[in-house]
Amino acid sequence: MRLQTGPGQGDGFTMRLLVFLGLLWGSAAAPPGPQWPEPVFGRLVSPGFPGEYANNQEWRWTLTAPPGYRLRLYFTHFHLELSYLCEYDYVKLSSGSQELATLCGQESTDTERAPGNDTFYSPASSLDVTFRSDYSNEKPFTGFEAFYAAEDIDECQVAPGQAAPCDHHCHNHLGGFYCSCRRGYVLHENKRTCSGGRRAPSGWTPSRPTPLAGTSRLL
Ligand SMILES: [Ca+2]
Ligand SMILES: [Ca+2]
Repeated sequence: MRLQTGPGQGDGFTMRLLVFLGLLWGSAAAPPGPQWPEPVFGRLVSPGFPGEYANNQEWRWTLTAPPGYRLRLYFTHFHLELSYLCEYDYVKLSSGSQELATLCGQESTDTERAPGNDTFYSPASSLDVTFRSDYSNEKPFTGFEAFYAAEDIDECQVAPGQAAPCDHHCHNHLGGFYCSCRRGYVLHENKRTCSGGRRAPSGWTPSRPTPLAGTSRLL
């Protein structure tokens, strides 16, 4: 079909077409709103749980949280063979090359650690859980049950002696944090330090703080 347009109508038609296409493109390209990460949580159990675990087992779970989040894990059941320094059977928690804990037995001793009521946190956004059993057990052991979930890292909470992430004010949010400055100061391009100290020049209006990408650290 050929479109017939009279004098002066072509521009109007083209304009309406462009507006229509622009709306179409705009609706397709517009962000659908805040993107919340999928919840990360779950349950881990030793093979055969709640029954006894078999010999010669090696299981490994790699848990991953979204950027700016860490993993929290705790045990609701723990019953492994006890051996010196947990050499025989164990649950090992690690994050990359960093070893967080090696657990065995049922209760902690001078040389071995059992989880008890402890809650474990990954220093970054990944946590590896390894279960291993050796070739024998002197009696049945029922293994472990653990629950994990990703939780936001509160970057504004720093341990005593650690440098604060922001010069003036730190604002934590899910997946990251941002900094702001006291009245009269301006946030530096690095989004962390504040400069100035005099009254803000006339016409200057504080810009909306830009959220910083989540940075993980061991709290
Ligand atoms: Ca064993
Ligand atoms: Ca945060």
